[in-house]
Amino acid sequence: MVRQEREAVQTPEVLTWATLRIRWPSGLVMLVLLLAFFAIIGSPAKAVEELPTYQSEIEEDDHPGFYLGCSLECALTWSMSASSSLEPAGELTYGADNVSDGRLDTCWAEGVPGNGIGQWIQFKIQDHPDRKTEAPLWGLHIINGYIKSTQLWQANSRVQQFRMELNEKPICYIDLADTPKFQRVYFSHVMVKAGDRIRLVITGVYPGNTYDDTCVTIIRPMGAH
Ligand SMILES: [Ca+2]
Repeated sequence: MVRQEREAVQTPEVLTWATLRIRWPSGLVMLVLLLAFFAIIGSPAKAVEELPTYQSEIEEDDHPGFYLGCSLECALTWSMSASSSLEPAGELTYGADNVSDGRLDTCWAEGVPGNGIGQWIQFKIQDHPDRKTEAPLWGLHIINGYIKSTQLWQANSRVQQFRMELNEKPICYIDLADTPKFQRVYFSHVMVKAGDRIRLVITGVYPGNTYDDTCVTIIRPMGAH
């Protein structure tokens, strides 16, 4: 009996997937849990990375007509706000309204210490009885920095990148050029309606040579047609 038992123990075992599952059930459970963990943890990061990035085009011909013409305003109106704005200096103001006043000597400047990474400017779409209720937004026309003078443009910071959000949901990144010239950026259209919030979050800057205030002179949402 003793001899038989010893022989039985010494018989080589054939390893198969079936025997492995029986012998290592906890290992398989761990593997499944790990895969689930990375699927859950990894997916939000992956989603952010996969946001499309759009590059602006620089308009070399500095014709004043480029600042006029149709925009999303043909269909909708909006009000402006920002996460912060530089305090007024005498008659000079730096509020969010300045990007949509059509003037080339006013700007929005963020108002926090440093270059304002994470600060945002926002268009909130308004109800308007004479306008459409919903319209496509497919672009932005932008004048980057404070272009009131060459000295002011160089002294203050400019936006290198915005993250565009619709109702706090990230839509895309917008890369801007470091130029006082007029820039256009076009992207896959999103439908917007009254109550919607189009937010541009500063995610990158070109530092100014004197001040750490990031400025934008004009932002015009393009769309409607
Ligand atoms: Ca600042």
